[in-house]
Amino acid sequence: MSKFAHITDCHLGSWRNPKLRDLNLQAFEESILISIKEQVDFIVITGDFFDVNIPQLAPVKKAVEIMKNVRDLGIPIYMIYGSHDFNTANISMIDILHSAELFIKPTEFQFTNDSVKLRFFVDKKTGAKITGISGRRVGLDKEIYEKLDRKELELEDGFKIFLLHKGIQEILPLDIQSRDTIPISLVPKGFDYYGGGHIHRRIEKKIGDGLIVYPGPLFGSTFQDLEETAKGEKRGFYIISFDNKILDRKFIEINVVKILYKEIFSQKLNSEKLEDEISRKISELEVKDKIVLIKIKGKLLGKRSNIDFAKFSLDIFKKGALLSFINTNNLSTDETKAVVVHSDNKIDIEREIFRERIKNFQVDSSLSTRIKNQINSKLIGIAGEKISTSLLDVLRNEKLENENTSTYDDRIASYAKSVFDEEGHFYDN
Ligand SMILES: [Mn+2]
Repeated sequence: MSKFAHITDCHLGSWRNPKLRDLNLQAFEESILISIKEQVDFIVITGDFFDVNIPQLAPVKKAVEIMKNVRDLGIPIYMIYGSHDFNTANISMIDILHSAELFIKPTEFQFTNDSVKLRFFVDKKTGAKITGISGRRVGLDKEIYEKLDRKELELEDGFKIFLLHKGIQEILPLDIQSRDTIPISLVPKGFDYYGGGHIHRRIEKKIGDGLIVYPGPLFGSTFQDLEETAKGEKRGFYIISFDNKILDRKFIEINVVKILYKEIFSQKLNSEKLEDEISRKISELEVKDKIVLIKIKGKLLGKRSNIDFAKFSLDIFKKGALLSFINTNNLSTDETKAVVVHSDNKIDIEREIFRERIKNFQVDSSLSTRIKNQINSKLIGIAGEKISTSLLDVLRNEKLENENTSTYDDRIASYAKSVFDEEGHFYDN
């Protein structure tokens, strides 16, 4: 019997808050230590290993140490890239780790006459045949799936593993359907194991005679992830046993910290009453050593600035919480006007704001028809939302330690340019 571990969406380097950043790294380290203890023959990682393509160096150092240890023990890591890991026009940190042979990237493909041929990587020790497709930031991988020579992959014999960083429409629960998915018809059939990344929720399902598993993130990279964890979503990874078929699957929970989530609803309270309500709710909470997430929803009569939310955060901290965050994105006041959004997580809010703003965008009528057409096809509607969110992602890259301003400016400008390179240039001749 052989065994492998399936880990995904580590998002190493994510979180501005150092404690959260460390907890995230700790979750990764634990998953690897358990995999070693369980004597797995190899490890697969299905993307979003890093949170951004050029992460801070401290988490990179830690990741390299852990991976080197795994390599020295003779355990290969097969890793595909996720939408967060890389940037097609530039070298990313993950490429450097790949150059150092810290992992194997089983995603080699060949474009021939409009068809894409994928190569299998055979794991020496177990004979497992592994292949996969990396995820891309703007979903250009869909084209690869559409042109994929599935027949050839299906005809291959042996124990086969397919790695993907993408949601599959028919498999996702309804509440997390997104545009960035593919139909199951584009996925080659007949594999024993489909290892999924990108979806921050745990899913396992039968697919033909095989099994598809999305382990979900080890810790999470957004407050939405932490909120779901607090509400009972378990985080961790899988250990799969197999010979020529899958024999067993085991979910290993990784629980590096307790998270508490509390909603406080303001039904047209004035600031004094809401403050009382928040104090009362906080006094009831058992917060010791936990991450505490408070979401304040509803309507406030008066100004938001009348309430010192930071003080409440400090109160929670003083009661022994590890960290505390108060989210008032869903608290509306009469001051709140302009764009109305209904989502309550950062990514959807950004997308909705772009959508609303783009609706009101007017193309300058003095421009040439050609440019106007390009703007209409690339900057309006869904295409416009995509390009805006990709550019915003670029602007999220912070200056690195020891990076000087002009290098930083050049780096950001070149990332921004690559967004346009991927999604289309604007020409006027
Ligand atoms: Mn992810």
